[in-house]
Amino acid sequence: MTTSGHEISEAAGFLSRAKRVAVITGAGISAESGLRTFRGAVNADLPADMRALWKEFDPATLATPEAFGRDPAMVSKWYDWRRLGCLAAEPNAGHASLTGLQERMEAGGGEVVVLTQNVDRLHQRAGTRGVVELHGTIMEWRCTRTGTRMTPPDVAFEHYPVASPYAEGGLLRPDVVWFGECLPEAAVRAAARAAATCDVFLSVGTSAVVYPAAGFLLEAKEHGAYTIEVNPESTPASGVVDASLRGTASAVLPRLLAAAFEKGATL
Ligand code: BV8
Repeated sequence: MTTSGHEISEAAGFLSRAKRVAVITGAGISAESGLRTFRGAVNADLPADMRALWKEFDPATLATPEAFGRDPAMVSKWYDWRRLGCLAAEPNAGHASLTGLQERMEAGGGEVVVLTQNVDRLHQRAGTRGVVELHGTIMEWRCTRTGTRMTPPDVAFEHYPVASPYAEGGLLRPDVVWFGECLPEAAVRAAARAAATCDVFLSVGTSAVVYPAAGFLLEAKEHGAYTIEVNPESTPASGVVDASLRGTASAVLPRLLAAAFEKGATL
């Protein structure tokens, strides 16, 4: 059941009066760009070999340093396959809406900070600036020995695992945060500042189960922010937020922002 006009209108009112907005996004905002979410059903429109590859893999076990240590070839292949999927994907109306919100608010002296758990860089390709990548990015890889980062060419690596050119015996790994690894300090600081200072906190397309990322909404609420969730399903955050807007990012965000722009001279 998609969210009603009344729910959108109330949330839009708070958004139109906001000076500082923080947004956290998850895999759901990239779902309509054809990228698989972590905990949803396998996307039927994925090519068969990709469907098969993903179906047999469980991200929670694969996205770990242990999995990479046990079978670096398989984990590297899985990430390189996802990287190529991200390169082939295009940002969707959900990503574009957040870029539009940031442009409109900055023009009025306001601020929009997008915190993302996604590693696909679609927010950046949609023109959003200052994106905080809480879980790193698949679009860069780094040497396991020296930490040197590189951006692979837009084609698949030739061999897995990928030998590092920076250190004898080193490997290249995706520059993402695996389960059990700490988030980048600068990203955590930026996210904590955004949560502590925002008037409105938007949670879009995330199952709100991965920490510490899922905690920033709670921090924003504690600081008195008006909190909004956009998701076709309910999540652990649904009972916490002020407005739980049921629907996809590409359907709800344009409606929400149009209503806010209509209401707010400042926006
Ligand atoms: C850490 C990168 C310190 C790699 C990922 C409490 C505090 C601290 C840590 C923990 C804690 N409790 C547990 C932990 C450990 C763990 C954790 O949170 N586990 C969970 C599963 C219980 N956290 C960590 O390990 C973190 N590290 O805390 O370091 C530490 C160190 C050692 C020991 C303890 C602590 C690191 C977490 C980062 C892991 N890396 N990804 C990669 O991409 O492969 S997480 C992975 O899950 C992705 O980043 C993903 O973004 C993230 C969250 O998933 P979602 O984005 O929400 O995606 P999901 O599929 O789940 O949901 C999609 C949603 O979209 C759904 O709700 C769906 O309804 C909705 N949707 C679908 N279509 C649409 C839509 N919405 C809108 N529009 C649509 N069209």
